[in-house]
Amino acid sequence: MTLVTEVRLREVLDSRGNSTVEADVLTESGGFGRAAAPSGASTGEYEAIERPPGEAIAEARERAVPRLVGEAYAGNQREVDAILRAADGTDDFSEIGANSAVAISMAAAKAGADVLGAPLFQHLGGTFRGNSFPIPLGNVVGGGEHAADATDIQEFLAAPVGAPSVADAVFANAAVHATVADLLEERGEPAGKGDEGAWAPSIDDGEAFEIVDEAASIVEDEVGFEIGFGLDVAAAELYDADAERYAYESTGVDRDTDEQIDYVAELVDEYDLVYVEDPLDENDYDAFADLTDRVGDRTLICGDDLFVTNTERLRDGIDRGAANAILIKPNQIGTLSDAFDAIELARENGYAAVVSHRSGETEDATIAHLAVATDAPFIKTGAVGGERTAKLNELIRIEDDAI
Ligand code: 2PG
Ligand code: MG
Repeated sequence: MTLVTEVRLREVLDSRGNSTVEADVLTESGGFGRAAAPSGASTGEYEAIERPPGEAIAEARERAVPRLVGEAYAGNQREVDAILRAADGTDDFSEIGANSAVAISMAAAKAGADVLGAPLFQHLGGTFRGNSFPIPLGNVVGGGEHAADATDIQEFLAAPVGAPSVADAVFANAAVHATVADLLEERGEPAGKGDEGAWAPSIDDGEAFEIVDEAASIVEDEVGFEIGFGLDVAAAELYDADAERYAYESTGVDRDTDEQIDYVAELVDEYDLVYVEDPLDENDYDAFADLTDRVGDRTLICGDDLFVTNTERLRDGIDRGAANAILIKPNQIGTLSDAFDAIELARENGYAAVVSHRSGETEDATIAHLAVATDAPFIKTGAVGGERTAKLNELIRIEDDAI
């Protein structure tokens, strides 16, 4: 019933106004799935390769589509993804592009779910999930590669850890986002928005900490549950490998690796950070391990650019005690099966697996289902903006059993 009869590929718009790959997968019994590839700006050095969408589509049409049509079953995700890998023939999807691969992989999963008449999260394995839900990390202030002339730290994240429901958490993040705008206005700091909808004022990190901390406490008092605070430092973007220093342009401060570890460890305690992503360079497992040793008992140290959803890199990290969490982005590795393998390996080793969007997104909501299916403790998918609310509202619908 889920035999693939057609795979259509096209270019569609993403949230940055760039083109990206969208795939439709059709099956024998009328099943249909559609998915689009997201795209990063602060991409990790070891991510699978995103090719220009036109080229990725041409290569996938030539190499992968003929191997799928009439051959693969959309309900058999491992088979679809193995065919994508074999059709590409490289480790990093540099032939058909990880953008074509991930769009087809996710579209096949949706077609498989469609034939079953099941919500995607159930098809992906979420049948036995309990009452827990992924807590959305809401990007409320940001800079780095996502906005010019803003904070050095890429993302200041609201983390409504005490929320009684996903809907409460989603609305709390939106309220923190709105409160940040009020506080910025009071301080006479005008701000546009960065790529993920976070405010991107031209302030330094110290001021951003004060504002987000205050906004989270104001909203915490209003809603009556705990709202924590997290960061994506995206430190690989700050690190100058020749100088071996982390350069913070907005303050003119730079730090060597030991100073960077001290700085982040102090931030963890000062702001009770519940989540810290990429606090150190993507090649520095040892420094990650030092920091995890110091603060890993009270916060999540999450590898994004460090692990790039790759089981080999994760295995190295586990061996060296580099972190206690991994960020899962299916397009960093190319297929849903590979993303599941990374989640599984993380689980077996006591690492939290946090599911994430990219800075360039579409209305595709696959990651909301992936986070629910895998019982992720957190999902990072912004606070406001259509391509972000597509995922947040889908989480609300899943909780409401309205899918
Ligand atoms: C990150 C992501 C998403 P990008 O660094 O975690 O927030 O950004 O997609 O630009 O890599
Ligand atoms: Mg990151």
